[in-house]
Amino acid sequence: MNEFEFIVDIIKKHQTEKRYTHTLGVSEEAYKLGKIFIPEKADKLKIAGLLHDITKDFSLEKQLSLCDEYRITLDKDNLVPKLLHSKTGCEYAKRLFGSDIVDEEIYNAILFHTTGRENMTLFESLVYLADYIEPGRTFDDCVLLRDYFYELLDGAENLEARKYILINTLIFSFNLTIQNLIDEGKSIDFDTIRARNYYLKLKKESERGTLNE
Ligand code: DGI
Ligand code: FE
Ligand code: FE
Repeated sequence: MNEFEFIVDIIKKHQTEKRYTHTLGVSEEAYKLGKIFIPEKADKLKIAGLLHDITKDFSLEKQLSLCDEYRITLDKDNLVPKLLHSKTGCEYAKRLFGSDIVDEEIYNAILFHTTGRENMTLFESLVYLADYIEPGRTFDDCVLLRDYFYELLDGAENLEARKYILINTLIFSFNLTIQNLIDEGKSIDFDTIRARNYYLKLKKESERGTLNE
């Protein structure tokens, strides 16, 4: 049994069938994105994809007790249950698989896979995007984002062009998420807002860079 199969076996025991199918989808998508942007890390992205939702099916009670155990500080007055699994997931995975497998790169990819953050590593951003656009996601916004990304990518000639498309896709994803949260009357995590602002600035800078040449 190789490392991948070993992790698959354990993940399968943690998740419902639906969540497990999504997990395999994210893993494959992250690998595919890895081949496009950072081929030397494609296999590692596959593992990050497997691990990203490891605690997602835990009850709220279990999430909260893990937060307590891991000394994760929470704003009790502004608790967002759906955001807990990324905070508990990275710690849980690190304890279960050790820091050889869950190194800093994978740890942060799990921690920020739901909200994104400013100045993500390329690795983190690919796990974040894979979670949004894996083929099993059929929500309108996911389809929209997937089509947007792959249609633009089709015309990209080099890594720089691909990275510019990635920046635009990340901005689009934050816009969709934020718009949805507003429509549903939900609170917006500061990391999501900071991420959007950061990538908007980065987009402007890279456009200036292109024009100056
Ligand atoms: O775990 P997944 O379902 O695969 O996907 P995810 O980790 O991206 O979680 C998505 C959920 O999290 C979705 O219901 C929207 C919610 N979410 C994402 N960002 C925010 C958020 N909820 C709030 N309240 N605030 C956010 O900034
Ligand atoms: Fe998630
Ligand atoms: Fe997910």
